[in-house]
Amino acid sequence: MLDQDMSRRALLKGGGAALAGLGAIQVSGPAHAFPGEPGEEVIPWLDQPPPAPYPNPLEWEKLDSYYTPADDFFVVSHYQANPVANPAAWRLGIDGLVRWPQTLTLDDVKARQRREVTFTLECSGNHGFPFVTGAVGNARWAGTPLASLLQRAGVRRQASEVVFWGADSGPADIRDNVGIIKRFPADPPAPGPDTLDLTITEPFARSMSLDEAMDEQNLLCYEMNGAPLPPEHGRPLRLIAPGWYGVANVKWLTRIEVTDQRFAGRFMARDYVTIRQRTPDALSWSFSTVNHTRLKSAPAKVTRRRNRYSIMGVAWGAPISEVEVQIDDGRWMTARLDRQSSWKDGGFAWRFWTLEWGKAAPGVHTIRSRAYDGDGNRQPPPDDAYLASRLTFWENNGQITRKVKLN
Ligand SMILES: Nc1nc2c(c(=O)[nH]1)N[C@H]1C(S)=C(S)[C@@H](COP(=O)(O)O)O[C@H]1N2
Ligand SMILES: [Mo]
Repeated sequence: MLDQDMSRRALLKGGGAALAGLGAIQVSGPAHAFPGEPGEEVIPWLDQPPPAPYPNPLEWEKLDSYYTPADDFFVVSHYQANPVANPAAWRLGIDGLVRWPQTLTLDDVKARQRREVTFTLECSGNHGFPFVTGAVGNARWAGTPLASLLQRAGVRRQASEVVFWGADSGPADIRDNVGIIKRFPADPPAPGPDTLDLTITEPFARSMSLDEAMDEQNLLCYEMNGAPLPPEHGRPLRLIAPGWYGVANVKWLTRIEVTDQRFAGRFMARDYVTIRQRTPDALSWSFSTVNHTRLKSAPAKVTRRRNRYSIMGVAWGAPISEVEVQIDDGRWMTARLDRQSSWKDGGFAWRFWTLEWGKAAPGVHTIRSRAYDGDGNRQPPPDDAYLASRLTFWENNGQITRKVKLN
């Protein structure tokens, strides 16, 4: 049977043989949620982002596949690109406040219950920096539920937190901490109080509360789109935490540590921290670690066919109930949500949408979209007070405006 996640692009890459078989096959999944029609032409956006500093940014105008092929899926790796060079030697430890600490091989993990989730992974920096606009993709992830493994390890009563450690690590400059008391023996003697700084090697790690970790959605994932997890996406095992921003989805997992302490490593407490000014007098601030995904949408591309224009886009971050589109300063119009792309998606996957624009006047136009979730929440406008109060660029789910020029 035709693999459901085979994109039109993958089919085209695969050449005529794959295409020839298509007509006879009933495609039951959302494989062709964004069908390109014959004679359809994509109008490139006028506002092109600067080059992305990470591999495989989503190229919005080329988006045609509900499942993002692994080879085209954005990669954000803060340290090494492939820290588990030999998956056969890899082990997963489960330790800390557990009665029965575990050491598991990949086969041990695979022998357990297998489950799949379709989840749109987005870096919380997406649409924060001007050069990060393609750090989002959708995949079918398969693995084993985390909760039952934790249960089997016998979580102790006093446990409150679960830390997920990656195999990758890098230098961390500990400067902004006057409490430093310890230096390595090899370090030169501290010249004085002005140079209280220390560099350590810190592994990538993120944590969740025990309650959050026990969410039945969380998977220890070894497959992406039906194939083994590629090295750059966390081979052999990563956490997939549906509904959380990318950073929570720890790649190259080596250790799951159950503790009774809040964990305040770099990616919880220094990086990926949203800092907000809560009152105009600048005396009240909030500091929160990047958390769950937020309701969001974006126009993906404008196409022309026989002199009629369509706008296609995507919405994600929450279960989507509606998407509206505004052209120039016109009234907001309801887009058609692609039904197929919600198929079995469980609410963690993006939805494609289309708005028939029809005949349009030549010249430059702006296009903006906004999504609604099932609770009636609306994606905030770019000048939203909450968004504007942030000092940091993380977790920006403000409405996105793009520009096209029509001839
Ligand atoms: N071990 C480890 N896990 C990690 C990261 C990392 O640098 N190391 N990056 C995180 C961030 S910030 C994001 S956005 C996602 C990106 O996942 P991807 O590279 O598979 O798209 O992985 C997360 N998991
Ligand atoms: Mo990220």
